[in-house]
Amino acid sequence: MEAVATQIPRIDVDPFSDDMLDEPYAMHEIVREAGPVVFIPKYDLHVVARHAQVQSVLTNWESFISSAGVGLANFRHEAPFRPKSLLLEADPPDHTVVRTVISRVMSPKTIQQLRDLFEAEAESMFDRLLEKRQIEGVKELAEHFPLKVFPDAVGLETEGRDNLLLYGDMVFNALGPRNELFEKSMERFKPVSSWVMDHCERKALRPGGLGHLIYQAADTGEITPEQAPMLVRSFLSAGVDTTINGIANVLLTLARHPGEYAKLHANPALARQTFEEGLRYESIVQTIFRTTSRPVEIDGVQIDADRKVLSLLGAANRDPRKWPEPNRFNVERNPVGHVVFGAGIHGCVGQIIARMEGEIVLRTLARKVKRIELTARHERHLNNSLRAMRTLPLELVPA
Ligand code: PQS
Repeated sequence: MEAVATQIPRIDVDPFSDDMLDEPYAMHEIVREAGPVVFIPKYDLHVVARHAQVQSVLTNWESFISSAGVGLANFRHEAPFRPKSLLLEADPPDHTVVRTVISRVMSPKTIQQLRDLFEAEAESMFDRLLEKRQIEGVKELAEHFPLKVFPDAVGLETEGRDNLLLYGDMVFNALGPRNELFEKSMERFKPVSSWVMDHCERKALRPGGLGHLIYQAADTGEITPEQAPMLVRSFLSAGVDTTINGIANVLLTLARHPGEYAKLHANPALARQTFEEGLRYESIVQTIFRTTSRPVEIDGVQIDADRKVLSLLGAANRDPRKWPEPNRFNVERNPVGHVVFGAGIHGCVGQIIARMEGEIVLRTLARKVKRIELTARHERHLNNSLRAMRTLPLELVPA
């Protein structure tokens, strides 16, 4: 008898349409429940949305490679939208060398040394915000904090930091299709692109900062002098928009769940876990792609070589096979195992600093603020791969 290939469910959906980006969860459920692998004809794309399959795609780096890009574009057939990242868009052995360097620069030991500075900034920020009570939570809180502490840590001057927002928006849009969102963000970014590259140079970086530590790895010959500015670029690409929207989303979620906020307020030691549960509940990074290096099989489904595979991280983080009551935001849940930071050799190298930022913001909030209320509807900022926010009108009620 002839072997019959397992039928792949085909779903006519555009995960990058405005409607889906604004409210993806119904689509996530359809894709996740249709099968372990689903095919989206519009983009000629295989998709995994269950936790187990997402985990296995992300950890099997030999079959699911990154060097052909981790967005929809296949760099074997299309030019990259910018010179490739040495970290994100690379495979071993090239990846291994630079990952070793940046892992050391972002190690728990280095990052711990920043903790007091981050705490002092959170302290003074909330004191200022509490005098106003009515705040615009995106600009004044979610953007303010990471745009201060992270570029400070990297060693960047203060002037012009808003350019990083235009850069991040473009980088994360570029992981999706070449739609209007991408084109517009590219237009907005172009005038500041030279600012970004100039600030990756050694002379733009304060001695002792994270950027300078990268250059020291070039001094010892561990990486080449040409690689150093490209690794600093990775800080500027991936370190700002991500944490901003992680904080913005968890603030929105807490404002919508006053009972959960009350638990955090009563016990600020829940801050770290609350941030983690917030990441699971609203995955800041929604989508990431790989490319098959060879024919592969996922749960009986055959995928040819050189095909794009999309992991729906936000769907995996609400997979009922993994999480009881997945659509419930519960600060007492143990959310360990969510995939918002990816998994495997490309798992987020900045996750220690991202978690520290989130923890410190939420712990300071919990101590100083009795209630957090939404005073008008929030507005989302649509991005092809980030779950982002434009405005978040909040009232902070002092403790
Ligand atoms: C870079 C590294 C990581 C870089 C998707 C992409 C990224 C999270 C989700 C990201 C972007 C850029 N992070 O090395 O430039």
